[in-house]
Amino acid sequence: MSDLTFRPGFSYRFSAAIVRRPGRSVAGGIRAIDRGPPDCARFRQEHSEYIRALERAGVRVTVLDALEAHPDSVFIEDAALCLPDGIVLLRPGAPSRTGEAAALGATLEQLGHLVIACQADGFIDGGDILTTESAIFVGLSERTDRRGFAWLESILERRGYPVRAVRTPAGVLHFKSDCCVLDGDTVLATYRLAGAECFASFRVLTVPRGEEAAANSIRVNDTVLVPAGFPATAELLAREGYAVETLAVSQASLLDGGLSCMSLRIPVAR
Ligand code: CIR
Repeated sequence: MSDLTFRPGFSYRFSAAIVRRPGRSVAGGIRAIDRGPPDCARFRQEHSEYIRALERAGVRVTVLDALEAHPDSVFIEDAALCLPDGIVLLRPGAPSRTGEAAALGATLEQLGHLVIACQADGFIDGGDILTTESAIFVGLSERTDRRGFAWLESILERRGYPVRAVRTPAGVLHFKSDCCVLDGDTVLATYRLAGAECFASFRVLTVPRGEEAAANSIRVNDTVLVPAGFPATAELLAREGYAVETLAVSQASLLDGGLSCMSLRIPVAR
């Protein structure tokens, strides 16, 4: 096992993050249900607040320019997986998102990151990958298939990371739409995942019914960023002793996106 693998805090202690500004084309982003297009100006404003919150949590943020050719590229998490020893380019499963990883890879290399290129012949979205302290879980979904999983598994196992295929619940876009890591042995999950076998060795806090979208929160160092509008979840986390900060994601959520999707978070080096 690599000496960088699975140090305590590896899954929620971050030194840096990379985000991508939403472009004008974001109005044409993919959505399961059309509740109208997001408003670009409002999206940018919420995105700027998101950057500030990451910075307040102690993370150095690199902001990349919008990619107008890819309306969903603000959801940068789907194109790559950050490890302490490099950034793995993925292969997003939606046709309009093909090309996002290649564009990102070129930029990351210019910025001096070690990039592990994708040679998968299947598909895999970062939103389906949950990094915990004991294993990396990959949710098989409409966007992540067995071939994509097998490819990532070979890359991760070579580097000493235990990896397991799990199931993204039916009708849910990504595995992490429904769960997040809160600390080394605690996850927050919707009722759909709370009893999942993969979480058997974790303490699971269940998102109150009706607030399922709040499962897409992110712990960043000592703060848990929670989407605004889910008071019962924010209260539950505060009661459990977490420092909670709420953030508006009204425009990202029109495209089925949330807090985790909008950044690549780089684990703290030792
Ligand atoms: C998509 O359907 O690909 C985008 N509209 C939303 C992606 C959200 N990403 C994520 O949950 N990791």
